[in-house]
Parts: sequence; C-alpha cells; structure tokens
Amino acid sequence: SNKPIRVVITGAAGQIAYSLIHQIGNGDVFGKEQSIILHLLDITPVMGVLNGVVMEIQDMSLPLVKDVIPTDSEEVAFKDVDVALFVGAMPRKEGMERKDLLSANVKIFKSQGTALDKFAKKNVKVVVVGNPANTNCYILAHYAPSIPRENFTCLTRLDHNRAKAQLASRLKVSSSAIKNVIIWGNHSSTQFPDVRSATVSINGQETAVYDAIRDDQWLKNDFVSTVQKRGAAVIAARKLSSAMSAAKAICDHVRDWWYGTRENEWVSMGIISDGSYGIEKGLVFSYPVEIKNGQISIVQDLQMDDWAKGMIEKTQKELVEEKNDALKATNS
Ligand code: NAX
Repeated sequence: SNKPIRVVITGAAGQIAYSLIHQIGNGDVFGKEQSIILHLLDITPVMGVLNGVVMEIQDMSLPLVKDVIPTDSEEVAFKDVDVALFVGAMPRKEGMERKDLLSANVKIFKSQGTALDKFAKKNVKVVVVGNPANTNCYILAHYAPSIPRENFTCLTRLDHNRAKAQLASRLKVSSSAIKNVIIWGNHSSTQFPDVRSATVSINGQETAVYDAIRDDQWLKNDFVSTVQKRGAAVIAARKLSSAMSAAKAICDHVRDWWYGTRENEWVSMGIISDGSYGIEKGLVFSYPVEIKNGQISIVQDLQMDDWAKGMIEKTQKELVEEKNDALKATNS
C-alpha cells in the first residue's frame, strides 16, 4: 500500500480507544489500501495499561498498521500527524464542580493545542471527542492558530446516529432508511435533534419523517429528550459512558470527512461557526454539513420556525457561557 498516514489517538488507554483502534487499524476508516502509523497518547500513570494495548495491537496482526508509538509526550504524539483524534479528557469525578471540570480540561487542551500547532502537519484533520467536546475543541483551536480553522471539528455524530436509530425504531425500518436528521449546537443535553428535514425511504419511496410518524407531540418532546439524555441513560445502565457506539461514530465522522458525504445527504459535525444561522462566529457549533474533497460546508437556507429558533438559541447560549468560562480559566 501507499505511504502511511500518521493518526494520533489521545486517551489511548481508555475505553473508547479500546474499540476505536481496531476499526482504524483494520482499514474501516481510511480504506483497505491505506497503511497507518498509530501514535497513542495517554498520561504517565497509565503507560503500563497502554503497553498492554500495544501488545494487543501487535497480536491482531493488522497488515495496515506499520508502526505503533505509545507515549506520554505531546511532542512525540503530535509529530507530523495527518489526523488527530482527541479522545482523552479529564473525567468528571464525584463532587467535582462544573467549573473545576472545565478548568482541568482547559489546561489539557491548551497544552495539547500548543503542541499540535508546533508539531503536527499543517493540514491535520482534528476531531475532539473528550467532553465538553465543543468547548475543548474551541480551546484547542485557540492555541493552534497556524492550523486552518476548517480543520477543527468535534463529535456530534453519536447524537446524530442516536436520533436516526430512534426514528428507525419508531418507523420499524433500518436506520439506513433515515436521512438528513440534524444535531444543532452543543454535545450536551441542550443539543437540538431536528427532524424537520429528515426523510424515510420506504419501498424506495421517500417521505418526510414528520408525515410518516404523524405525531408532532412525540417528535417535539419524547424524541428530543430521549436523544438529549441517551448518554446519561447508557451511563445509568452500564455504569460507564458510551464507548462502542462512540468509537463507531468517530469512524463514521472521519470516514465521511476522508471520502465525502453521499449526494443529497448530510451529517452533523461540530465545526467553527462562520456565523451561519445567526450563530456567534468562532463558536464550535454542530451543524448539518456536506463534505466534498475534504471540504466541509454547512447546509444553508433551511427553514427556521419559532420553535426551532428557540431550541437553537438555548444551546447557543450554553455554548457561549462555556466558552467564556473556558477563556476565563485560561488566564487563571
Ligand atoms: P476513559 O476514562 O475510559 O478514557 C479516557 C482516557 O483519557 C484515560 O486513559 C485517561 O488517562 C486519558 N487522559 C486523561 N487526560 C489525558 C491527557 N491530558 N492526555 C492524554 N490522555 C489523557 O474515557 P472514555 O470512555 O474513553 O471517554 C473519553 C471521553 O469521551 C470522555 O471525556 C467522554 O466524556 C467523552 N465522550 C464523548 C462523546 C461525544 O459524543 N462527543 C460520547 C462518548 C463519551 O462520553
């Protein structure tokens, strides 16, 4: 195969990475021809665990994986990388206040942003997964000014997939029959899962999801809150946060960025806002996007009624507050 690409995964000793590494190494994301060098970053105390992960990578005998570089050094981790998946973050511990969590993560993403700016390829594609994903992405981009703004994204594809799955289950179709749902805003419980443009394909016939379900109350209430609270429901059941489904969503996100989205089909991604739909410019906000030749563009001119505007306003407000708190924390 051709020249290997360098892919860094942070939080590589964690549970999402444990599901993610196999899919990337197996060619499920960059294709079966693309060889890969894996850079695996985690913190010093878990280097032993990471070493065990490296042993398992060896034992999988994946032909596309040309080298594995486990490290606790940001310089080594980000050196010449083509793709950077920021999965690691400071987890919320019992008794921890929101602002303590935010400031701990600001420290991490300030340091990693600075290192990314210095050592990564200038065309590196960035995906932030670690929570609070949008705001961590904002801080990362802030400290990596030499990398183009359009190369920074955060993951809302899991929310997008969850929304599709809820509709598919209600309509008793495969989730591949559902198209063009949208997650707007923050990867948090204020996100707006929007199905006003979504369609379902039944026996080759495309119908608006709204017409197929014919239950406005369910679509505006139960559906929205189920998607918003799905992460918490998984934690309550598993005592651990979503990992298998998060890893799969990361693969969907990166594969679509690498290969482009299908004709007339959009996906959701947190990206740096250009002001579209009245969102504050510079905020990392989830939008419906189409991707061609690696270029991400926001789907424009979607209709906004008062309900939708209110939903978007609410998630934007939360993101502005998070961003302001995070910027304050960078100075302290
Ligand atoms: P784990 O706690 O299993 O793993 C996180 C790993 O990150 C640990 O090995 C930890 O040592 C490492 N880490 C901590 N600080 C680091 C640093 N400064 N540099 C490098 N590594 C560092 O968590 P996991 O279940 O894998 O989840 C990872 C993150 O994804 C969490 O922040 C989680 O909240 C977030 N999620 C985001 C989702 C999204 O859709 N955006 C969904 C899934 C998940 O909840």
